[in-house]
Amino acid sequence: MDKRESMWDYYLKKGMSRRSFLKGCVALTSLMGLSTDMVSKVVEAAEKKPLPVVIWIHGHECTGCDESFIRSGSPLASDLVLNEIALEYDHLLSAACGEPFEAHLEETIQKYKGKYILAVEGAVSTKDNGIYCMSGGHTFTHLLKHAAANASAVIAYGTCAAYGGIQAAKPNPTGSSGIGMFVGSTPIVNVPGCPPIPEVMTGVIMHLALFGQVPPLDNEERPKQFYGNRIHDTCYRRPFFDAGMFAERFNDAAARAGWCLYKLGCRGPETYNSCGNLRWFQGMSYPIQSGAPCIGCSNPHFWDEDPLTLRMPEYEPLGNVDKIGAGIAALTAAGVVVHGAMSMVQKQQRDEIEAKKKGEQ
Ligand code: FSX
Ligand code: SF4
Ligand code: F3S
Repeated sequence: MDKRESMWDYYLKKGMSRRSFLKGCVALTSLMGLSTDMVSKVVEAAEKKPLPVVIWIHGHECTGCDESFIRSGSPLASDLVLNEIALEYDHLLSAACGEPFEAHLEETIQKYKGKYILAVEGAVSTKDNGIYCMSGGHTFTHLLKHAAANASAVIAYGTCAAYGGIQAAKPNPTGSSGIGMFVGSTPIVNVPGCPPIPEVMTGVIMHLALFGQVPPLDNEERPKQFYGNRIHDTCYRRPFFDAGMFAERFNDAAARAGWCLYKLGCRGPETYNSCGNLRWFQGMSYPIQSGAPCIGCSNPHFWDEDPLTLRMPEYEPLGNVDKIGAGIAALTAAGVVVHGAMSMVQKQQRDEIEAKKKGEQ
């Protein structure tokens, strides 16, 4: 495939109809959160703008973000990867590996300098000069700085890339952080969530590709279109919250009847994301619909904020992670004392048996 052809060129080459091209443009317009009178602009851009070159790299993370992305519904990730972007390099999805793969990365950076989109998943590890996250013989920090300096824009895909995520949770042994301070002056778009909603990533990539600029952002560099509302604002359980009707236990009759999950630790009231609108797996469901409270996975430091015990009195004796740690330490200490006492008793019994045996001889 000629990597610099437009989306329309690609449709033509594949023998796809003008009708399906226009349908694709309408779907993209809605995904980007643009009004229907912008369809003609999207069509024009999709006819003329070359397919965006994307380099996708991974730092410290669990790869759940890619797992989410490859299940994107509209458009299908396979369509996006094959038809609408030129994915030149991806640590996870590329079949190639080794030196030729790394050489291809450098060739792509040089060939499309200032024109490619850099998608980043995962946190940056900074402790001990970044040796806890290496890629192609270099630290991830080195790779990120180099690739970001030559990109047209950077997308921090996932809470780890945006804020550090689980790697940066206490006690953060690898000194992990979000990628923001390593991208220099290149514009950055944060797409937090652990993992994020795949259609949000698609919308951001296509906005950058078709309009050559970042979408409108809030003060945390998140696209307003997708992070402008709290989970609480679009939650279908909200009428129960307003009426003071709360589930008291997971899967009790009230939880199953759709009552509010606030008392079970729901962080919807302080979490900004589109889960209630877009949902997952092509609109099928999202945590709250499945009976699980929102744990605020798109918030900074959510791993340290103890969401599961936040408003659950029966778990208060355990308290936060530090207290759980202290509790475990206390149990361990108690275990050591008990073990010591048991050992003393066993030793006494052994001595008595030995003495008895000697007396019998
Ligand atoms: Fe983090 Fe993503 Fe959570 Fe995992 O790439 S946001 S741990 S779903 O994989 O980075
Ligand atoms: Fe708000 Fe959570 Fe209750 Fe939904 S379940 S109404 S997000 S507190
Ligand atoms: Fe995350 Fe809450 Fe959505 S946990 S997936 S932001 S409902």
